[in-house]
Amino acid sequence: MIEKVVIANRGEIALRILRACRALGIRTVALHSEADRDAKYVRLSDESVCIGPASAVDSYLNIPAVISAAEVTDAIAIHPGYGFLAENADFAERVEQSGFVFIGPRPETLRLMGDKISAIQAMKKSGVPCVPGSNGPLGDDAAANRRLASEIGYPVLIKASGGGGGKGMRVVHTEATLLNAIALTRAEAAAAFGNNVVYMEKYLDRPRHIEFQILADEHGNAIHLGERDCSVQRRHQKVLEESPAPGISERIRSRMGERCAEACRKLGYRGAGTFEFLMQDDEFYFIEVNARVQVEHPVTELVTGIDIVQQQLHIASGEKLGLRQKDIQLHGHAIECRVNAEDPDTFVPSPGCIKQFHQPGGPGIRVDSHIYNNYTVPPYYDSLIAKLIAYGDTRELAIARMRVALSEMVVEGIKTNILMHERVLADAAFQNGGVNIHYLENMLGL
Ligand code: MV4
Repeated sequence: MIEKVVIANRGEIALRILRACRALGIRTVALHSEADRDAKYVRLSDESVCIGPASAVDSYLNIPAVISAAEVTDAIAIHPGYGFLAENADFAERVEQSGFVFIGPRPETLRLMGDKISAIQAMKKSGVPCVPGSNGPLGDDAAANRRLASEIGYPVLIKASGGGGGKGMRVVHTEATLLNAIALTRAEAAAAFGNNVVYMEKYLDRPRHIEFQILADEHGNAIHLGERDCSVQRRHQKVLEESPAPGISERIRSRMGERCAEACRKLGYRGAGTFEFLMQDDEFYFIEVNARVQVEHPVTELVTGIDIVQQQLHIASGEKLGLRQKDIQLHGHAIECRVNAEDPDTFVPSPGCIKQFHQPGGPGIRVDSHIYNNYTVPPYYDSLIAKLIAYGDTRELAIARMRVALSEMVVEGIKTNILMHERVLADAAFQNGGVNIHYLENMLGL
């Protein structure tokens, strides 16, 4: 087992990684910015290194500073968490060239998945269902693009290959606006991602967002841990996630999960990963791979009983997966609410000092959070302050426990979205299960 891990992240995920390391007897080095000196994960870590000023570009995104910190502390491996450098292929490559273990996929895999067209092409080859579309870059032949769009059928979606997470997309409803939309998306993609490659897909108007969790080792073994439903979102920010996805049968789960696992075997994928799909009218369409641990991983942990971050550490140590697909059984239902420091009406971040924090508890409740009484939420980073996760034998029980937990939770001094979560959980459409990606914005009247 790797003996010492650098945690190249902050907030709740830094604490989550620290806990997994401690459970396995691994020493930790917490990296932090000047704004995060008083963070709980810094306090609890065996060692810590300040890697720069508050601004993320100068600290958590500063590749030489992160690698130097690993060098001066004689660490073995670097865990990037999510966001920041987690899916940066150049970073992963420099980590490995500097003699450290990158806790994540191989740099080549990160490069392949970072380019949406190459990711789709790789998935198509392995038999993962994709959205009908160009399956490759669009050229500049106007007639060919018009022909392609009418073959696919309007509405179509123009997407940037270098994009992802919702940036660089444009819906086209009629042929009259097609060429202009391609040109605009190309120009935006060039400016935003330094890559003007775009592709075309059939636009799905009311999909659910369903994703499969996979684990793969360096020895060609891969398994899936079932799926999560992340359809409750606003402006591409997930708000609430659950596992299993309502209405997905065991037959569909194992068919889709096995296809993802098989794609991992073919790609030589290493570590934890997520295959994102849109699901509409009982069909699944692959959209992208998230080559990292995700914010919402706890719901999968609660229904499978598997510690995903500990699994990442085992895999990074070169071990074979200690789990077979037949060992994976889903029990019960888990829901996660992302509690953000934000104005409930405007969604503008609400940093500041938390005067009082009362954490909910009781059977089936888990809170992943780095906050404490008198902690100041800095204005420089994202506004996630806690993940409240409820588990129960049934979805109804998980919802009931979540509602009690939300009513118990007190965060004073800053604004939060706790009331919005209470509204979602009380809403009949949510309770019924299986809402699509437009549900929350419609429910909020946006
Ligand atoms: C789509 C789509 C509809 N049709 N692709 C948005 C983020 C990016 N990763 C993919 N996205 C979408 N791709 C086709 N062919 C709708 C979305 C989409 C979306 C997807 C998942 C979660 C939230 C979303 C919100 C708006 C649009």
